[in-house]
Order: sequence, then C-alpha cells, then structure tokens
Amino acid sequence: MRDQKKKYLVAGLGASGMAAAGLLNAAGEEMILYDSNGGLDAKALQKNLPEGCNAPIVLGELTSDVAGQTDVCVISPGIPLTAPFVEKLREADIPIWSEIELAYRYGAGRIAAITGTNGKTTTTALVGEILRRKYDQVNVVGNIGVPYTSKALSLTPESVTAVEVSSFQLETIDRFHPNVSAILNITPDHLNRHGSMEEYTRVKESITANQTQQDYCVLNYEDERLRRFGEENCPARVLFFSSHRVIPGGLYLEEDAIISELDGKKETVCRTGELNILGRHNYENAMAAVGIGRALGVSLEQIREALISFKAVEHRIEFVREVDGVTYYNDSKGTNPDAAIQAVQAMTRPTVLIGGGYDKGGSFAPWIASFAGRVRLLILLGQTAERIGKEARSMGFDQIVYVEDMEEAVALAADRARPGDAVLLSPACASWGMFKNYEERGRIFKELVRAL
Ligand code: UMA
Repeated sequence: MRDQKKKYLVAGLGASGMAAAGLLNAAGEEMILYDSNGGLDAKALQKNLPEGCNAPIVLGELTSDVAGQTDVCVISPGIPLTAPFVEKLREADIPIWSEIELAYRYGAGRIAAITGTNGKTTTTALVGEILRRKYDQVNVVGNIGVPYTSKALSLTPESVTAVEVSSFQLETIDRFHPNVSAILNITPDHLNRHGSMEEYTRVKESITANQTQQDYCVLNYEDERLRRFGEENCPARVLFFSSHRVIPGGLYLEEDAIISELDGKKETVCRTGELNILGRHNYENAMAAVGIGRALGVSLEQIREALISFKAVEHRIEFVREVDGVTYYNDSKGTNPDAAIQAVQAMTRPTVLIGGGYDKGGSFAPWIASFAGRVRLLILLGQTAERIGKEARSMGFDQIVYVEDMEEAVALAADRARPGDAVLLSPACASWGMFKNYEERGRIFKELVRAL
C-alpha cells in the first residue's frame, strides 16, 4: 500500500525517528529530519543514518519554510501533539502519522496489535512465542523496543507481526488496521499527556478504528469501560477474557485452570502453576495471548507449549537474587500505580518497597492502599517522593524513608530487610528525570543488588 511520492518530515530523532528515516531512505523517499532538542549533535546523528542518506537535519526550532515543504510529518511517540511545531503543522492541514502508521503502510502480512495500560510488553512477547510455534516469519515490534519501521520493509504477505502499541503511538494512526487487536486494561496513566481518562480511553480504543467483522478484538471483561466498548461499540468480533468469572464462549480462570471456550467446548489450556509468570494480572495477559493466538490460527496445543515455556520479561517482577535470606525483585517497568499494585500483590513475603520517580499526575492512593499487610517499609526517591510520602501518611502508612538516589535506596533496603523479606523496586512512576528510561533504572538497580 504505497502512496505517491511525498516529502516527509521525520520528527524526533530517537529510536523511532531514526528507524523511520531508515525506512524512508530505503524506499527512496525525500525527507527532512527534525528534533526540537537544539543541543543534539547533527554530525553524530548523521553517522547513525544509513549509508548514502543525505537528508538534511534540522535541530531546535522548526522554521516555517521547513514546515512549508512538508507533505507528511512522521512523529515519534514521545512528542506531544501540543508541541508548538505540531500545532503549526496541523493548522496547515499537514497529516501527522505515527511511526506505527508509516510502518503499516510499507509493511505486509497479518498483524496482532496489543495495547492496554499494563501487561502489553509481556503479552506482546508471549504472543510472539505463540506465533513462532506455527509460523516461520514472526516479528515482535513496537513500544516493546524494536521500532516497527525497522522491520516493515522485510515483511511479506506470509509474515505475522506482534506489535506492542502505546497510547502515544495510537494518537496519530490513520489506516493502521490490525487483524487482531487486544486492549488488556485501562487504568489512569499518562494523564498529563492525554488530559482525561475519557480521552485516554478513546485513544486506546482507536486501535480498533479500522477493524471490521473480519477481524478480532480481545478485551478484558472485568474492565467496565472495555466491557461496555466490547458490547456496544467495537467494530471487530470480540473475544472476552476474565480472571473473575466464567465467560461462555470466551476465556477465563477457573480455580487454577485457564479455560478456553473459544472453540465451542470447554478446554483447559494449562494450569497457572505450570506458568513461569506470577500473579493474576499475568494470568490475564496469558488469556489475552491465548485469544490472539487462536484468532490467528495457532492450535491450543501449540499455545499451551508456548505458555508453559515462557519466562517473565526483564524489568517486570524480575527475580534478581537472594542475599542473606532476602529476595530482590526488579519491577522497574512498574511505571504507574496500577502496574505497581500488581507487583505488590505478587509478593508473598513482607516487603521493603522502593518507589517514586517522575510525576505524571494522578493519585497514588490505590497503590498505597495495596500496601496493607504486605509492605513493611517504603523507600522513596525522585520528584514524587514528597507527594507520595504525604499521601501515604494521610492514609495512615508512616513507615517511610526518603533517599537521594538508587544507590542509597538499595543500601538502605539491604540494611533494613530481614531474612524472609523481599525487596521490591516498583516505583509507580516513570523514570524520566533521574534515568534515561525504565530499562536503565532497572539495570542500575540490578547492578547494585548484584554488588551487595
Ligand atoms: N523530541 C522532540 N520534540 C519533543 C519531544 C521529544 O524532538 O517535543 C525528541 C527528543 O529530543 C528525542 C526523541 O524525540 O531525540 C525521542 O523520541 P521518543 O521519546 O518518541 O523516543 P524513542 O527513542 O523514539 O522511543 C519510542 C518509545 N518512547 C516513548 O514512547 C516515550 C519507546 O517506548 C519505544 O520502545 C520506541 O519508540 C520504539 O518503538 C518507551 C516508553 O517509555 C519504552 N514508552 C511509553 C510507555 O511504555 O509507557 C509510552
């Protein structure tokens, strides 16, 4: 599906922008590369471009002559639509495509697209493993860390691609049309960007915007918004899953069994004890992956094999090591209260919890409420430390210590934890401001724990 020659403006020169530039260059398209960070080194960026790519690089403010030469802007997910240059482009009616949209237009084959506030990385990785049991050409791309545009040109009609899609990427899709979509859950996150839960929900649900009754959408029945969406507005055929009740014709948890009724009969996919991933939220991720796998023709037996051999992804309730009877877990990917609640609930020992970070707005109260009977001590760092501490005290939780950095946090946790305890890094906040990303935060935590 290729359009006539256009002049592209690739905005944002991080992972997505550089991959988009690589795609456009290989496709012989004309482009200008732009990043609003005037402090970047144009020469260093040039070196990272594919050989022979001489696209001009503009840094700092976007002048109106550059905007005037643009037919389409391919935008990186980290750039808000309220950025002044984006507003200017939109006023001039220049289409803004998400990097996902560009990849879709150049890609081929079948697509499973997974979104949701939490669990999307685990589910996408799991879907990749399930698809590999049946198909030869499987790619796992998107927010998970491999830009979709970096693979798009290698896709063929036989390819099957699992795409993790964030709300940032969905804001600017146009024709993006997955054969199977999944929305795992919607809880408050990124409200500083999307403005309200209504808007955040609308953006998440737009993953189905181009789907029809030929397609499938996998939804969590226990999320009221998603249940309503599935029953009233979803354009695709809906497969519901639930970890709380029997769903006739769907997927559900019955005691310790994951049950599928997708094929008109009740079948046990596997027992939760056979999985290597912990916690109810992970059983939900597993059920969503079963739905996606079945919708793409993978047999229940192949799905079962993939499920029971799958290991947790890095930075998500990841066991690091045991020192002096204390187990250490890295949940740096717990970047919002709901994800962090799941990690707290997965702990089976008294827990010393390390939290705090960048402030995205939203309340920490539900996270703090989940501490009862589990969290012995809360170690806080980062921009949100004070706000969390205050909210916790007002809710009667006062076992709180403030630290300056991760080094101090790990040293203090090791000092205060008793044999039989767990130490959990699950910040409920983004890493921005103190670390490059959650991966760096998790890696530093693990290095410090390994050095204990
Ligand atoms: N930039 C501008 N103008 C702005 C803001 C940023 O020019 O107003 C520039 C920055 O100077 C920088 C570049 O944009 O040079 C960074 O782009 P980006 O923030 O979109 O980051 P990428 O490196 O392209 O990584 C993105 C995703 N990042 C975000 O959505 C913030 C990665 O998800 C993703 O793995 C990658 O694309 C490949 O698809 C990370 C993430 O934090 C893991 N995602 C959020 C989350 O999971 O909660 C949504």
